[in-house]
Order: sequence, then C-alpha cells, then structure tokens
Amino acid sequence: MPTPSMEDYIEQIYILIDQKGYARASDIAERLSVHPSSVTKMVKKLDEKDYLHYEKYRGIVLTDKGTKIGKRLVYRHELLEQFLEIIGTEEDSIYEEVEGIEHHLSWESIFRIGDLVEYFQEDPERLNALQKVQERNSNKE
Ligand SMILES: [Mn+2]
Repeated sequence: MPTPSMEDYIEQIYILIDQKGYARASDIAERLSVHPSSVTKMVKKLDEKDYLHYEKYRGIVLTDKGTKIGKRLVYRHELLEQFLEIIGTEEDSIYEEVEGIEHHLSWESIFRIGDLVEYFQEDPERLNALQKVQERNSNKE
C-alpha cells in the first residue's frame, strides 16, 4: 500500500500523463507545491516499489501497477468532490478538503460513499429533499 505522500505523487503523475502525455519533475513539483529535489527522491522510491520507471527519453512512465492505482486515486478524488458538493460544502474549499481527507478513508468507505453519491444522482428529488433540510438547518446556525 502506498503512503499518503506516495498517493499524492502517483495521483498527480497519472493526471499529468493523462493530460499532457508526460510528467516532468518540475510540473509534479508545481502541482504538489514541493521542491524539485523532493520529487527526485520520491520518484526514486516509487521506482523501487515498481509504481513507475524512469526512462531516458520518455521520462517518468507509470507501470501497470502504478497506472491502476493512479486511476483509482483519481476516481476517489473525484468521488469525494461530488460527495462534498452534495452535502453542501462551499465550492471554494472542496479541493483542499478532499486533499485533506482522501488518504484517510478505507476503500470500503469510499465505495459506500460511492453508493450514496449514486443514490442522490439517480433521483433529483432526493437532492431537493436534502437541500430542504440544509436550508432549514442553515437558518438555525
Ligand atoms: Mn487528490
């Protein structure tokens, strides 16, 4: 199992490769707000654990294992954003809050949150009903 920090790297590398076709150390550093030397260190570690390989001309390449995990991490992030949106979290803080909680839930809970998100997406009436409760309570706050 990757550590939270490793998960952050794999997630961002997956997104970069998906969007641009490659993941440069400088881009990873920027996305994670870390020093490029930290990226070099972590890339080495992820290489040792077989999540990625460093190839001379292609640069950072995710292994099958790394790609599979990257895909799941992106799914988890997007799901938690949808979840916070449903429960009415302020739009501006959704990204940061997901970054804070995403590593600390079991996959079992993630899948159950997936059920809940589906439950609300399946029928707009359910979302309306929840929003009524939210409005009622926001008047009390
Ligand atoms: Mn994330």
